[in-house]
Amino acid sequence: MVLRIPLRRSASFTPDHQPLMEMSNPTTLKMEANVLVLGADSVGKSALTVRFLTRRFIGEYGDMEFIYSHSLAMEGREIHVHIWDIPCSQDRVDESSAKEKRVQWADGFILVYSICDRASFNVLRPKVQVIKAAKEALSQEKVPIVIVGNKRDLHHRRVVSSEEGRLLALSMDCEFYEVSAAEAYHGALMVFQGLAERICEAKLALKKGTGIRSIVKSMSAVFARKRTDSL
Ligand SMILES: Nc1nc2c(ncn2[C@@H]2O[C@H](COP(=O)(O)OP(=O)(O)OP(=O)(O)O)[C@@H](O)[C@H]2O)c(=O)[nH]1
Ligand SMILES: [Mg+2]
Repeated sequence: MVLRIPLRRSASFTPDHQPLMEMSNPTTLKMEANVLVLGADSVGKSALTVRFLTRRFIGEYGDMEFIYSHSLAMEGREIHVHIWDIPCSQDRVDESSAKEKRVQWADGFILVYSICDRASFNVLRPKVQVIKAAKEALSQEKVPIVIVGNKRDLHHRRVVSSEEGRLLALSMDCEFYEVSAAEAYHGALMVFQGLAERICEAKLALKKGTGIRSIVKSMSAVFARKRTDSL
């Protein structure tokens, strides 16, 4: 398989890589967004990712692990999206520390199931619970998660209704899309672009919160000092 896009294998990747934000000029805000794509075997994780990156559907994707990097320009922002596409077979055998590292690396998650495979749908609720427990324990912010029902083109083989997908997402406070990586680019774009946007909002909210918290902290320190001076 040859993909003529800037791809890199995860071999050279350091999971300790820290997300950062920087202002290159007053009008463009540069941000990083790390996205982890998870889901059961053969649900179309790679197909969805490659569709977003290349606009193409190439049919077979193998079972390699990839980190892809891609830039998005949106509303005065330049978002560098790093996408970690992990085959289910590897996710299953990895040690829990490796899984934990991946979850901590990610700023947002895409959880894919196939509308033709009920078991792939059933595994998502516990996955969301694990992610939320790991991420929201460290931060007050809601972790951006998108649930994606793929293979919408196979409607004659459908076993999970759109309503079930929507209800799961609603009950877990996630976004929801139903798409066909095989048939269209637009769905993949909506999934990745929407998630990148939400990651940026979450990071900016966190930054703002931290800013306000540090002002409150320094003001409290000043008042505490004044109180001790006057004793
Ligand atoms: N009909 C149809 N087939 C799809 C769609 N998306 C993926 N496929 C097919 O489903 C199979 C699995 O797709 P992959 O993208 O390799 O699935 P994956 O989730 O990455 O699988 P692993 O990496 O092994 O966990 C391939 O044969 C794809 O061509 C879709 O939207 N519609
Ligand atoms: Mg794959």
